[in-house]
Amino acid sequence: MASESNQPGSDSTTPVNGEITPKIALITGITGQDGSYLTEFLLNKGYEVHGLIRRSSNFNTQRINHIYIDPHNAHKARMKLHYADLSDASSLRRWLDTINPDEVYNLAAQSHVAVSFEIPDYTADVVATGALRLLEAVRSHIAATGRSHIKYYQAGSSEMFGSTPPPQSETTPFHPRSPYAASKCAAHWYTVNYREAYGLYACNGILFNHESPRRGENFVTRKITRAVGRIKVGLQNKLFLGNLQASRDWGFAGDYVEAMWMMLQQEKPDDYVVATEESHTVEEFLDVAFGYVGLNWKDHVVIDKRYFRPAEVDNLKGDSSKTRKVLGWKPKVGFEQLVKMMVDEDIDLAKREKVLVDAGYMDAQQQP
Ligand code: NDP
Ligand code: GDR
Repeated sequence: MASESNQPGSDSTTPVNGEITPKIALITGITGQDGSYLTEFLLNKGYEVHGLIRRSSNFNTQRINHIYIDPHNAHKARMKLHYADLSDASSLRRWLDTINPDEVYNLAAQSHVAVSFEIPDYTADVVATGALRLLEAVRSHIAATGRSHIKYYQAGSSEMFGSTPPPQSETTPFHPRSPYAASKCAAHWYTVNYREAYGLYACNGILFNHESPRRGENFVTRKITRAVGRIKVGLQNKLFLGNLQASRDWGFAGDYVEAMWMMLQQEKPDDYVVATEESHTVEEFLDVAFGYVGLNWKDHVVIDKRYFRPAEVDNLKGDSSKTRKVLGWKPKVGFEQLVKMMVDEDIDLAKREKVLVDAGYMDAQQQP
């Protein structure tokens, strides 16, 4: 909950009664891959972090359980969770008014490109209109409270470039190829518009693919490294994939959340591309992942048409020179290091699964 010293108009870094009050961040999508890394990053910087989570019939907080402290331990808990949803405008405004954040990071999304073809209306509602709802909640919160120092980050995507050839920079035209990408373009322009129309400090981070051991298991990188682990310990033999020729600029999520924060520490708001500037095909990812543990992917991968998309994005490779120059950001983890980090973690996970399978507590077909 908001502290007394974080009331409207106060500067959250100003000492109050001799104490420095922490900056307050509000994160949507805190339970996702990026939300978990960003939360760790901000807690390390001394922030109080509030995350909006949506109601689910199962617990959806696995990625942040390791940093969760029971709120009954109020003086120790610096990460706090609240129920809200990007489809529910009233919940967004209510939590803004209650929390009085200094920085708002909008990471929530139906973020799977292939799934967006299956559920296009929902994807547009959450990804595009959801961003608009949050921007409008921030604008009206400022109008009501005068807290004009509040800063907003919008999670944009290299998918917005779609079929425009690489290298892609902040000035490259968008040509989205999915309902997800078209919705991210709308969210991008809503953010620019709120900056121009209302003077909101609002930034678009145009992030290229970033992965980690916390990546969702139905994105291609994690699907591959999970399979490598399970094949290695004998729990699986085949891996069904779609287009292996697509090229992506893959970085490490832990590096990318730092760039999000850096964007909000500048004098003026702007839009930034975040990328490694190196591109690899899915096939190259397979080579490194399987080769690392002495396997040949050709013995295991089966092409399944169901994983091809109605429209594909063939080639993404970022030009992040502006970000490197203005923010001083650059990636620390390279492609091979990233793949090996993911394989190492997924081999450990597969070994734990194997113990459960051997003890009869889990079916080998079942994935946790
Ligand atoms: P994830 O899919 O891992 O996480 C998405 C988050 O959004 C989850 O916390 C999810 O909750 C939440 N969410 C989904 N729908 C709603 C909703 N209706 N209301 C509130 N919360 C919701 O994505 P990433 O962490 O990988 O990505 C973060 C953001 O960055 C996304 O917007 C994504 O589109 C964008 N992006 C990601 C890139 C990447 O390579 N990872 C690259 C460029 C952009 P739950 O846990 O309950 O599902
Ligand atoms: P992407 O990531 O669409 O780039 O979106 P994904 O890992 O889903 O696909 C990358 C490429 O791999 C090909 N592919 C497969 N993809 C999946 N998911 N499953 C498969 O079996 C498979 N076989 C081949 C795809 O066709 C594609 O070309 C991610 C998400 O995080 C978005 O939210 C984010 O905005 C972009 O990255 C940047």
